[in-house]
Amino acid sequence: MSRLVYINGEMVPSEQATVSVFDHGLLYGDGVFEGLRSYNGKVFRLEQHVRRLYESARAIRLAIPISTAEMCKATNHAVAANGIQDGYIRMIVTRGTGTLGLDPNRCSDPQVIIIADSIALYSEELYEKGLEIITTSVIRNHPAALSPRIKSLNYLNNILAKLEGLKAGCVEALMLNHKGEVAECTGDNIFLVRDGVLMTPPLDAGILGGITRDAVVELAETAGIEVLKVSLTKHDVYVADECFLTGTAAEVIPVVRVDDRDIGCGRPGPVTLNLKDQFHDLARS
Ligand code: PXG
Repeated sequence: MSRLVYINGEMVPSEQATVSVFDHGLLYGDGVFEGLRSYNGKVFRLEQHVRRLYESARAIRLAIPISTAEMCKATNHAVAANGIQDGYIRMIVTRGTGTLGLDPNRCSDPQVIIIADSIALYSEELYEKGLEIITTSVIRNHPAALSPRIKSLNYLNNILAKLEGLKAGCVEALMLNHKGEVAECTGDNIFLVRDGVLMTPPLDAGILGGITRDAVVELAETAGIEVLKVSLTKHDVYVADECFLTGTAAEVIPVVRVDDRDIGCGRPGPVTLNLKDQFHDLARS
């Protein structure tokens, strides 16, 4: 289905929403993006996503040519113009057209793109039975090389991990950081439950600061569940009572097997199911 795409201040049919082959977003993955969702036509945590987009841009010294308020307005407009109720929104800002050379200073026209589309969801069965995942051999980017907190257009680190997961029959894969600690999955953050306490790696484990992760931490704390942002090892995963992932696309999804080992009793646990339902309601409220 043809969509109306926002590009540099205009809404145009998707076939006309094009960028140059000299755009450094294409040539070098030089740019940033966000993935958001709308529920009943309303974008979930729009301001937080926009803040993270501008932070990612700032981290790579890319000046986004419109204000955060304009970005929010354009996003809402793209959702409405396409008649989208429950959908997926992608914001993209590229470095712009340059030359066949790395120098970003030779790029002058950052491209601002917003795509609002339908969303492909995991099956209901996966939410009920829980996911099986593996730990991938692909180590998450070293934060001093390319910070995982930057949602950049270069997602090869995650894609290589995803390929390994898919090869093993898993739709998600757990990535460790350069120290061997648990970091995150290819497009989701990870949580463990042990003795009623919720645990998730801290930002300095080298992870994306997930917006769903923040929302789940808030929900848990409101419900009186203790939340620890602590460094975790594979051992902690294997001996956890429960495990689940959080992400814009997945929301909250249980994990019941990691590297061929049952987590807890091998079924989604009560804390996971409670937070899954609570997040489901929050997103749709
Ligand atoms: N870690 C990584 C590496 C991600 O890319 C998350 C964690 C979860 O963050 P949020 O803010 O979404 O809770 C992400 C987000 C997709 C897709 O198309 C991927 C994400 C978000 C939306 C869509 O696969 N990843």
